[in-house]
Amino acid sequence: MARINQNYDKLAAGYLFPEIARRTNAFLESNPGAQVLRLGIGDTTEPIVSSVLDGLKEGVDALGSSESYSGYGPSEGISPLRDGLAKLYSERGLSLDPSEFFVSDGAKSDSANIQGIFSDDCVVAVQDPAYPVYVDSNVIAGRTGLASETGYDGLVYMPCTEENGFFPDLPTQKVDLIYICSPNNPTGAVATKKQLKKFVDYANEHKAVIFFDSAYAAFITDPDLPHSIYEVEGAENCAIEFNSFSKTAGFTGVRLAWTIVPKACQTEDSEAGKLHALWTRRQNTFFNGASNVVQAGGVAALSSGGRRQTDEQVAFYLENARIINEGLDALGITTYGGGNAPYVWLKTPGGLSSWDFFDKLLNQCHVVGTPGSGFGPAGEGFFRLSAFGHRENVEQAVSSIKEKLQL
Ligand code: PL4
Repeated sequence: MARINQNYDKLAAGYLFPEIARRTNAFLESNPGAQVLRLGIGDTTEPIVSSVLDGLKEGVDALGSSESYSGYGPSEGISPLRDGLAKLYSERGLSLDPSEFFVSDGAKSDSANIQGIFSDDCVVAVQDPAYPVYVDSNVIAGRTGLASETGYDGLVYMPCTEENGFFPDLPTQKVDLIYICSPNNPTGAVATKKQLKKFVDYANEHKAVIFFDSAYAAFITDPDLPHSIYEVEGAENCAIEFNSFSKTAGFTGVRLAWTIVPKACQTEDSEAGKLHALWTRRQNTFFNGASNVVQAGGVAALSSGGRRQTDEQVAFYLENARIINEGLDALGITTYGGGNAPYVWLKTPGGLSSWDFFDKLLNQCHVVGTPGSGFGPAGEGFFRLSAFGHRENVEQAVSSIKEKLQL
């Protein structure tokens, strides 16, 4: 008799982003003709830059001749791409072997799947608020109890608040798996080396493993802030890192990312190399590699021309964030993030709940954002605006908020 994975029934509500789409569509149905300005989902809008587009085209053309045709590739990714990624990190003084880079179709799937190579009874700690994938993947895997107002039973929440600058204190109890995202989604805060060092030391001392999501590292402009957790001494022994081409190369629909599992990284019951071997085995079994066409685009994105053009695009989105921040500041709304991240995190005016502010912003200004409570209990009373819009849409949204939001 087949039975379902009952852990799915523990999931608190619909996944955040489809819920936003559902409410937006309901608004449009009752307000036909209204133009909605979308600063909700962190999805790129600018066209792919020419050098990357050329790489993608070369990838397509290679399939058209028997000399250059390729079928299934290695599930870990093609060598030129893994080599290019290792070189990217070497520019920051990091010595990682290309074989420690696992190319994939997304940081979302990797950050959801990584928990599968760890024991079911690991205690999980997450920043609160956090990208929902970290929590939901562990709920589905059965590492939590039921959800309540304060979150899932059995999960260790590390609150990120105004008081601690949106970077958490160390957990007071022993935890085994720790999710850290920097630059942070949703708060836009970037962890300093000193802040990360505390977690790296904790993980090495307690034989815990850190999952470091650096999907927005390219948005860091402050030269003192780390782009990778491996810039912190000892991190290669305890940290796995995710990154993505989604937000730098405009690949949210194209799909390409990478995960670093250093051979030195280990758990209390395994020797160095075992986690690397397990992730290799996991990917070999479940994944047939990222598209060869897309990987050709990734190689082009890492070329000097590709990086120059994608850096310009990142700067464009950061300017959007600055425009959003400036507009909200003028209204006296407290904002965070935006300087080194594509997200502006604002405190809801008048102490409104995150979803009440969502409705107010949609109804009064026709602007869609993301309610902070959707990222965890500590996100309540906050709201996220994405800077990934076309400039005219961002400007229109800011003007609409300035003119129509009734504070
Ligand atoms: C909406 C911290 C966005 N449907 O594109 P990927 O899979 O390489 O990367 C996804 C990802 C990974 N890590 C972090 C992220 O913030 C994201 C993308 N987040 C957002 O608005 O928060 C897109 C979300 C998408 C989803 O469910 O991921």
